[in-house]
Amino acid sequence: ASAAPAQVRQGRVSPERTISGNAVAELREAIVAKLAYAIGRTPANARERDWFAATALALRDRIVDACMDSERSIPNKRVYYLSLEFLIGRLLSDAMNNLGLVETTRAALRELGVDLGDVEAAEPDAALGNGGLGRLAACFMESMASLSIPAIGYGIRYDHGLFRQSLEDGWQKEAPETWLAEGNPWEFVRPEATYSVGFGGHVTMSSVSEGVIRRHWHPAETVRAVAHDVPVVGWRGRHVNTLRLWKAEAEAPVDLARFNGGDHVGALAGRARAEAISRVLYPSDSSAEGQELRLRQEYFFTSASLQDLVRRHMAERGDLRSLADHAAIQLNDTHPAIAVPELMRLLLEDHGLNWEDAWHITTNTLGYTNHTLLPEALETWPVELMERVLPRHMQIIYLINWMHLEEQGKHGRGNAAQLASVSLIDESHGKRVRMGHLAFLGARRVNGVSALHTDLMRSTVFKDLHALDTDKIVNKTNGITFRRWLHNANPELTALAIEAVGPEVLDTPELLTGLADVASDPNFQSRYAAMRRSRKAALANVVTERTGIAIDPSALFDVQIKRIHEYKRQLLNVIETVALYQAIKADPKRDWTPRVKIFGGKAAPSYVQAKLIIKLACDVAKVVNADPDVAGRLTVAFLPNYSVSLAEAIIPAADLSEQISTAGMEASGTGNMKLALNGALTIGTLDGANIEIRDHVGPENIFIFGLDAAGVQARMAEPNYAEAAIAASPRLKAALDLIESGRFSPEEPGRFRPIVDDLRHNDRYLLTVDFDDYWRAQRAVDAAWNDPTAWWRAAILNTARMAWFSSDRSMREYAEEIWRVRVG
Ligand code: GPQ
Repeated sequence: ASAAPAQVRQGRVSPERTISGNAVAELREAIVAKLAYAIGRTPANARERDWFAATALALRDRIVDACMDSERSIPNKRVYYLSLEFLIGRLLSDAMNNLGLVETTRAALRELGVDLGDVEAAEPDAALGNGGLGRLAACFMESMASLSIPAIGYGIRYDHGLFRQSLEDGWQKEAPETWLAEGNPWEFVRPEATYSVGFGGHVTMSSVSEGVIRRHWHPAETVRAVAHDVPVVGWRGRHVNTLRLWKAEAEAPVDLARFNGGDHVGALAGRARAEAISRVLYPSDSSAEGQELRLRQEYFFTSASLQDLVRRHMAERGDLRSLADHAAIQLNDTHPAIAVPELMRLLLEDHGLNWEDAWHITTNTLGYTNHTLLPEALETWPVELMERVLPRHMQIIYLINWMHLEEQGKHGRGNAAQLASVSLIDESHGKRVRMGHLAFLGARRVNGVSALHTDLMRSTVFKDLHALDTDKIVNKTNGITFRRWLHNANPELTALAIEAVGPEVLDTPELLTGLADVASDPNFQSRYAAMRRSRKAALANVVTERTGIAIDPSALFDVQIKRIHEYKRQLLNVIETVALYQAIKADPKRDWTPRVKIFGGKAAPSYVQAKLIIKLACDVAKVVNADPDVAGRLTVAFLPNYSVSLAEAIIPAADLSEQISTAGMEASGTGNMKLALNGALTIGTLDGANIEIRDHVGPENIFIFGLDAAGVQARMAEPNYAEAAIAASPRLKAALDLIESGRFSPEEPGRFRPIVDDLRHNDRYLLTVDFDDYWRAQRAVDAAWNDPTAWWRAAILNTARMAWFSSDRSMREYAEEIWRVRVG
């Protein structure tokens, strides 16, 4: 066997110290065999996509071997992570890296005349999520596998993930995403794990003995949920978990009676209706959808998941009374909150438990994570709709509520206002079920996702429920998996870290703190800067390829990448761009700090204001980029179709990370963590996890501006705050006037008037109020950039001090305080 040094030479990191010729030959042969026998191609006629599928299948075999090891014994307790979204992105590099087979795979493919990079690029992103919430679920799955926490993720196998975004003359256009068009080599279909999920119908009663009444649900319609398993392999291949995604199928593929009667289209209607459930991911981020199909999706995957885990528990333990000892079910936001009455129903009806026992088991098994306090995102369902779609669940919800409100009365908290605020039913505008309240009551622990967010949960939305049980709400600050967001996305930086602090840093991110020792070392700084330069050159190519805009890799790369949402305030960044443009025009000779502003993100298709903000960013870009006075000083680019894999290209190339939400509105943020870990300096408000990032990296290594959450609350109570702020800021006024004048939309001068009008008269996100301090912070950034030694020191210290934001840390905390499950 020949030995070749591996590690990072080719721009990748792997735990492989050496690769053996045998291992390469074996993998090469496995890939060729998959190509022939699973895909039906020869090396001569294989496309990149075929090589990808063959490589994935060959690696999947290795994962299965590890999987069999993981499953050899029944774990004492499993975590079940229920999430309507898993934004897992591409899986090949994750799998290779965690199996320690990056270099082996690269060499095997090279011997076949194939480039690993091209094969990786042929994998479609699995975009089964919108943004932070779905990506968090993916990071958590990877960390649980890496920590050997036995876990199953449950979600929906959408045929179409998040839509593809293109920009037509700056307007967002949506096209369906088709990641499954050529199949998914990672998944195993499990027809034996199929469950029936009911909808509609009616409830009957029977009395079993005196005083004991049982209820039975007779659904009008049932849909089959078929399991599709994707293995999740942990670091060093030590443990494998499963992501189980449900596909909806009709009980009968065709209505033969109708078909034979000549109604060939109608004969397929039932099938279409059933399959619609797992057809498309709703493209809404941080806003409640409110449509019947969405409720069907939520109940569909929750019911299938609970049936599956109950069946597993019965097979392993034979008695549901011990469920809480062996299962921890985490609800990722309220989307699976229907789990509360569904688990009750299964315990009461299918397993004959009494109410008290069922409630005890339910409330000791479930946990609930809240991801936002924005009112428009808090899910509520009309009682009328619930009664129609889930009549039995509505009864159970009423009963839970009745007992809960009775209890309040007993404790002297029975006045109408108190009861109204803690009731599961909101009666303020028609009767609606509050899913957050339902999840809260059904859970043993309820958690927020950053320290600030958790405090705000206690003091605002869940104030009165919190008062009933002050131990229930706990904080679990989000994290990110370093395997993907440092090791895979930024192999050059990882190589530098390994050199500086040793290869153990791959297993123990805390060792990154050792980088602080070399933060001022000129030699290390110059290599850190060279790493960034090479990533920026690569990103510059991507930007030019996709937008036609040329950007200078030596300029400061200022990035804002995230969903487009008013509270995230991309508009604040665009207005600052306009103000900067005006300042440069007024004094073109000054030594302006060259800056490239890069935007990326999708707007919900129905979110008119967000789409107009994208258009404004693009229109501003067009004017700024074409103006010879600003050439080389300011360039603006909106990169279309932001995705996990695009994030992997942008984040290592970013110098400045924009985290500028209105304080109190961003629950945590996780992009902020990825960027800081990769050495971008943050410009941000005291919101979400930014506060904790500041605490870790040090206030001198981050640019903080604007009102804090309390300041925001106070200012919102003042009349005409926007008017006052604009009047006090000539710079802001001039920028707004320029936008309003039609300067950026000469063919339609009034195009952006709605945006400016809204700021002048409404400004719910206090952009006008924070503008001047944002401008000040941006100029402090300019000054800092002009002192490279200080800049790189700050960047290196960011990387060094971000270790705590590993999702391994988050998962350990969940394991200990919420799930009470052993790690490892
Ligand atoms: N988040 Cl409610 C989403 O991505 N989608 C949602 O529907 C809701 C929240 C985000 C939230 O905005 C971020 O601040 C968090 O970092 C992220 O969830 C994960 O907790």
